Parts: sequence; structure tokens; C-alpha cells
Amino acid sequence: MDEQGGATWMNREPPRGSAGVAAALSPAAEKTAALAEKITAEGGFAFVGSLEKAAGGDRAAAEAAREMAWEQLHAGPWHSVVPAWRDAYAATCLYAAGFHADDGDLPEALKILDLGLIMGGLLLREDLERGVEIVLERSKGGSGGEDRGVCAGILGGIDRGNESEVLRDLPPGSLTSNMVGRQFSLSMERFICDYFQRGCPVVMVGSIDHWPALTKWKDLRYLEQVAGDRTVPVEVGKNYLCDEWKQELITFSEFLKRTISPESCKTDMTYLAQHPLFDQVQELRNDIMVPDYCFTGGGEIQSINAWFGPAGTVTPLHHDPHHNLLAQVVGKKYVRLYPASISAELYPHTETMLYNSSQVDLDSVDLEKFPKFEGLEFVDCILAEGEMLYIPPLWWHYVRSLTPSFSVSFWWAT
Ligand SMILES: O=C(O)CCC(=O)C(=O)O
Repeated sequence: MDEQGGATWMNREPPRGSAGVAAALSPAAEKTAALAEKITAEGGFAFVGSLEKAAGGDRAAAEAAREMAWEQLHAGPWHSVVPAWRDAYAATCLYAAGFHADDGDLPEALKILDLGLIMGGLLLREDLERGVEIVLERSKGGSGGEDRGVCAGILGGIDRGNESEVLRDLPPGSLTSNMVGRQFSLSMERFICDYFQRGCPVVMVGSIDHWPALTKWKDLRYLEQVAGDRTVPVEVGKNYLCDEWKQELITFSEFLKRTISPESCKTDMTYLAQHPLFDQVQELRNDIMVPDYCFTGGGEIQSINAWFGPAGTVTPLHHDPHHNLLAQVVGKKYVRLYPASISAELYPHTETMLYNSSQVDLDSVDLEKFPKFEGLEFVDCILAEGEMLYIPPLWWHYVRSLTPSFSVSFWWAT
């Protein structure tokens, strides 16, 4: 192993004995050298040694290095992970995926590359994307990428479910008082003056009618075809504040199966929530467009996230620091909003990780424990297909899907 973490990488050959995908996926020597230097500075000598062997074609070393990086990613809270370890994880995914692809195990190779995209850093992002392209291209020659029939029988789109039943589950007082204002084809000028500058929510109607997603995403066969083999993170359980809640990594196909199965919806509500799916699947990214409103205030897009799940998913009352346009592509959602000015009455959690979530469970409010919550004014709405809700920064929001639903959020900062 090179204690200086780098020099031996510079004149390196592609992994030995791998004229195929492993060679194509092998990261550039300069990048690996820079990475090795950073990981050495973090004390990861064993990792650097294994990575070097992986680069020389040692498959067991590649897996060992991937294991070491994985442990680093899971050693504490996500925000405290040293960024170099995320890059390190991505590097090991490239090597490991290459070995699997050369063995003909393309699904495993794709899964590993997706894990690299989901959990890896930015250094090797393009390499991972190129790897996905290579593996998908090879899969076309085999059985991958075809209609696997998971969604057979629902050609007309997603089953709408029983909406009136779901409406009964809304928190008491919903849809009875102040509704969020609705504006058809809202001009940029009016958006800025009446909503953005005043920090007021608004539902925009007719602003995303041109998105191909509006028609394409109703067809589950299309979704399965473009993303079925991809691995995605999902949330399982009532909501992220509940004890039995967990996260899983599953294929998009498996997720679709769970979303359309009434049985699994009852037992294990699975929500593909707050995931930058469009950074992962280019076809889906091509189906949407960043609304011009998102550049208001000279801002920059922070993230574009997918929120896809069955009827009954709940995102509990919380706030985010960014401007948000929540675009409803398929199905309907109920959204309730409280202004930032009454934060204290919403009893924010005191732990650092949950500081932006309310302790008040809107689905079962305990007024003895949270007396200041009683009678608080809010605005709410049902966000229908093709509509977009502007949520100003720090406004508290509670969201419940009334049907199977696919939404996209655009967060931007100024
Ligand atoms: O749609 C949801 O379930 C939650 C959306 C949300 O919280 C957001 O866009 O910030």
C-alpha cells in the first residue's frame, strides 16, 4: 500500500483480466489517486490497500473495500459522513459492478451502480452514470429492460382507489375554512408580487399542462419499462416519525408491485419519498421541466425530488428552509399549511435531527399534551393532477395522498 495515498495509481492499467465492462468502468487514475490521498488522510489505510488491489483486478479486495466504505457511511448520522468516504464508496461500486457485469450478472451490476449513485459522492457521479448506460445497453441484448409483466392488467393507468373513504381519514376541520388561493396561468409578475414577496402559498393551475409526465406516468408499464430495474430507496411504515418506520432499497419494479397491491398497502405502506429519482433516471427527467417560477429571486435549484406512493401516504407536519413548488403529476393530495409565525404553537421536536417536525400528530391530536395547538388557523387544499402548490420557506406542511399519487417537488434557495 502507498502510505502517501496516490503515487501508485497514476500509471495504473485497467483491472487485469478484464477486457470487458470492468475495464470500461474502472475510474480514471487521477481521480482514484486524489481519492486515495483523502482517504489516507482520514486514516483509511486498509481501504486504500484494498482499492489498489481492486484496481489490479482483485475482486475479493473490491468487495472488501466496498464493505469498508459502506461501514463508514453507516457509522453515524448521514450528515456527519466525511464526503471522501462517499466518493470512496462510489469507486468501489464501479469496480464491483464491473466484475459482476463481466460475469454476466447484469442486474447485480446495475444494483451496485445505483447504490453508488444513491449513496456515493459527486467525484465519480459521471463514471457511475456512464456505467449504468453500459450495463443497460448490454441488458438490452439479454432479458433486461423488457416488460416484466409486473404491472400487467392495469393498462389504463394507476387504480384510483376509493377516494371518498380516504377523505374520511383527513384530520378534523379539513377543507372547512380557509382554502389556499387558486390561480390559473399565473404570470411571473403576479407570482412575485402577490405570493413570493409576501410569503403566501398559492395553487397554480395550468402551469405544467405541457409536461409529457402528465400522460406518460399514468401508464405503469411505461414507468416499469424506463425504471423497473433500477434500485430506489423507499420508506416503509405509517410515517417517518413512527417507531415501526424503516427505509429499504428495492427495485422500482418491486415498488410498483407494492404500490398497486391493496394487500401490501394495508400492511406495509411503501413510499418513494423525497428521492432525487430524476438524477438517476434520465427518461423520467425528460418528462418534466423546471418551472420558470423556480428562478425567482435569482435562486438556484437545490433539489428535485420524487414523491410516489399509494393512497394514504402521510408526510407529517414539518417545514423546510427552501422555496418549494410541489407539482402534482398523477393523483390527488391533501395539503395543510401553517405559517412560520406560529411555530411555537406547533411544538417542534427538540432533537436536532427532527427540529423541523412537529410533535403534534395531525392524524390523532393530543390536546392535553399540546394545548396551544387548539384552534390554530391554517390554510389547506386538495392538490389535483396538473396543479402546483407554492410553499414558502419555513411554512409548516402536512401532506396526505388521497389516491395513488406521483408528485415532484422543486426546492430552490435565494
Ligand atoms: O408530498 C409529500 O408527501 C410531502 C411533500 C413535501 O413535504 C415537500 O415537498 O416538501
